[in-house]
Formats: sequence, structure tokens, C-alpha cells
Amino acid sequence: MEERTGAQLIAEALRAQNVEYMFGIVGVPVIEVAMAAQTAGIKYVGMRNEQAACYAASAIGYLTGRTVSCCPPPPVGLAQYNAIAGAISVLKQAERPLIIIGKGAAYSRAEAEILQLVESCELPFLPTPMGKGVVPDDHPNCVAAARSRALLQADVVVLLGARLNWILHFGFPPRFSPQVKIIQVDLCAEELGNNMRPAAALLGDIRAVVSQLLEELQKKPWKYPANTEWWKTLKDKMASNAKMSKAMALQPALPMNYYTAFHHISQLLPKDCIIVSEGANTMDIGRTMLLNSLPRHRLDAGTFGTMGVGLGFAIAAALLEKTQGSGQRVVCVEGDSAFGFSGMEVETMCRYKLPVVIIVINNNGIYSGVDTDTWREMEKMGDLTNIAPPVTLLPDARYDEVMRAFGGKGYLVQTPEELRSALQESLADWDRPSLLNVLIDPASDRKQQVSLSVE
Ligand SMILES: Cc1ncc(C[n+]2csc(CCOP(=O)(O)OP(=O)(O)O)c2C)c(N)n1
Ligand SMILES: [Mg+2]
Repeated sequence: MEERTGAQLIAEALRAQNVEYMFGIVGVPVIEVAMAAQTAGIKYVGMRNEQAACYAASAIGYLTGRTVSCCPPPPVGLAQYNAIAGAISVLKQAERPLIIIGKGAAYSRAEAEILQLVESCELPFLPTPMGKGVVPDDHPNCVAAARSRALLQADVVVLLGARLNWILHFGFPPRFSPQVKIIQVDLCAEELGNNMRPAAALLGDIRAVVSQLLEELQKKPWKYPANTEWWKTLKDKMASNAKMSKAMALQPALPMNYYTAFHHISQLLPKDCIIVSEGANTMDIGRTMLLNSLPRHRLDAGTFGTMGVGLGFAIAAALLEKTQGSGQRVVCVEGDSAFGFSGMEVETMCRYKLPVVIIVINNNGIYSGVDTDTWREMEKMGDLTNIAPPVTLLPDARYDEVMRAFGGKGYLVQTPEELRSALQESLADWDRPSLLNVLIDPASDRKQQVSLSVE
């Protein structure tokens, strides 16, 4: 009998389960496994840190919908009829309804059904960070620009594959009304009733359950009226918030603030690009200003706010683009701290010529930082480990040079004009990755900006 090595058995077993990519870092004896994988037709992607390798692998799973071989089959299925009827009766009694579209909706590919639900019932909706794009962000029923108000005053919330974790403030006051009724749709039984007791709980695949809701609604068509006080409140709030961020975006002062940087970026990004993002202000403000038109086109720090995921996610998305020839750009919008977690993966991008466009929003720190002059003063005052605020990072660090070190393109960006030209140039280059190091005001933060723009 032909002798087989353990490495071959592993590789062939993975291949037999349709595994297409392997991410890792080799050493003795894992090198044989990677080589056997290549022989078996699996693409081996050598990374610089195992954490980033795991993030990349998880993004492949999310983007392709391929089940990971070790997971039990999900309970794809329909909700019970009584539960559907119960949910619809709660919905029809709503005075201030709101649909929240979560990552689960994106994962279950429920975009067509959810669009139909939103449009046939004329309901306002709000995406969670990775639920963005299931229904396009620029859809007239999207009330993301009035998020806080929508959460606070809704009396019935339909949760479609979104979880009541910290991203949704656990569903609790003061961010939600204490009387809010939740209609919860989730694939995972343990999630039902997590943090809040739902008025209706629908266990099943989002796509299947939304189809059931549509079917039931069609028996006796119902629309939420357009002329309600609720719609007026939401629309007024959206208009005033849009005005505020526009005023911030158009401030001519240098260094730029977050809103100015994102304003120019948003104007230049192709509609079908995949946006990867992590950071704190960078991710939060970027989420509101960079719109998604397509489902599964946003990957960010997600449920646990884990910094370090961005470059691995971007590598996965860029590899898929390369294999599928989809012509989609992958744009990775990183806070300067967030970039540091997996920054060495720029070498991986350069090695495989993955044309990711990394935009580092560099404010010299975590949430905020200090400028070079202040830093110099602090250096003179004594030991920086005693003095420097824990959020600070080295001012004006040249992350663009990191990319250049490996043969990618690096741009130092300090003005809107430089930002626009560097971004246009990077988006036109399919041969190598680029990094735009966008120096913004280290004191630019959300609170200050909100109070400034209120004045
Ligand atoms: C693994 C991990 N470690 C630490 C944190 C704490 N943390 C939250 S946001 C953040 C970085 C925010 O700074 P930056 O990426 O520069 O974005 P900014 O807010 O400055 O725009 C950190 C370190 C985290 N979320 N995850
Ligand atoms: Mg920062």
C-alpha cells in the first residue's frame, strides 16, 4: 500500500471539504502540511502573525458563505406559524416601528426579502455595522443618520439577525425606550431572549423567516403610513445631523478633521468596493460617512470591537477578488492604533501583490493624541512612561514608509487635495498595495466636533 504522511492526510481531508485557502505561518513540522496543501490544490497564504491568519480565514468564510467543516449544520429552517402570526400582530400595532438589519441578515443572504419587507410595509430601518449594505445605505427608508433617535423612541423593533450586545446598547434604557417591544429573528436559539425578553421570538434562518413574514403579510396587505409623526421626527433629525456633519466636513482648517477626510474619501470610493475598517473614532465616524450599496461589502471590528482584524480581512477580500476577477477594490480604513496591531501584514500584501488601498487616519493616538510640539515638550519634562497620556502614539509616524519598505506605494497626506490625488492614484493601481497616511488633527474627536457644530 502506498504510504501517506499525516500532512497529506490533513491536506486531502481539507481539500475534500472544499477548502480553498489555508492561512498560516510555518515552522517545523507544519511546513509539510502547508506543502501538502499546495500539492492538493489549496492556496497557501503565508501570513506574518497567526491572529491575522485566523481573521483572514474567518473573512473568507463570511464572504463566501462556505460552512467551516468543524461546525454543526445550522438549524436552517422556518419559524413556527404561530410565532409568525404573533410577530405580525405586534408589528401592526406599532406606532413607531423600526427594523434593525444585522450581520446575520447579510450572512444568510436575505437582501432581496428584506428589501421587499422594507418597501412593501414602508418601514424605517437601521443597519448594524456589518448589516450595512443588505439594503443600500442610501435607501430613502434608511434612518442611520438618526440612529440614536430611532433607537430611543421606537416602540417596536424588528431585529433581523442583529444581537442585543454593546453595539445595540443591550436593548436597555437610556438608549432604548423601557417599553420597547422586540420582535427577534435569529438562527441561534441561545440568542433569543438574550438581555431582553422579546415580544415575539422567531427561530430560523433570516431569509426563510422574512419570506414567511412576507407571505403572511400578503394575505392582508399592510403598510406603515408615511404621514406619521414618527417619520417626521426621523426625517427632521436626519436632516439636522446631515447638516452638522456637512458643516464639519467643509471646515477648511488644517490639519483636517475626521469629517473632512471621510467626506473626500466617500466621494471617490467606487460603489462596489469592499470597505474594511477598524479603530474607534475612525471606525465610528467612517461608518456613518462611507456608504455601502451592496451586502457583505463591509468588514469591521464587529461584535467584540477587536482591533487587529483589518489587514487580515482585507487580505482575504483581495484574494477572493483576485480569484474571482470581480474587479472590486478593497479599501481598508484604519485608525493609526488599529493599523499597528497587524501592520506587518503589509509585507504579505506586497508579497502577493494584493492591491489593497490602506487609508490610515492618523491622529497620533487611540481616540486622540498630541502634536509634535507638545510631544517634544513632554520629552523635555522627564520620563515619558510617567508623563505621556496612555492614549498617545508617536506623533506624525510615517506609516506610509512602512508600506514603501516592501515595495508598495506610500503617500503622506496632509491636505484634502493630497488626499484626493493619492486616493485616485491608488484606486487606479491594480499591481500593488498602497497606503495613505492621512495626518489629521490629533485633537479632532467626535464630541468636540459635535459641540463645535452645534454652536
Ligand atoms: C485587541 C484590542 N486591544 C485593545 C482594544 C482597545 N481599543 C479600542 S479602540 C482602540 C484603538 C483606537 O485608536 P485608533 O485605531 O487610532 O482609532 P481612533 O479612535 O484614534 O480614530 C483600542 C486600542 C481593542 N478594542 N481591541
Ligand atoms: Mg488614532
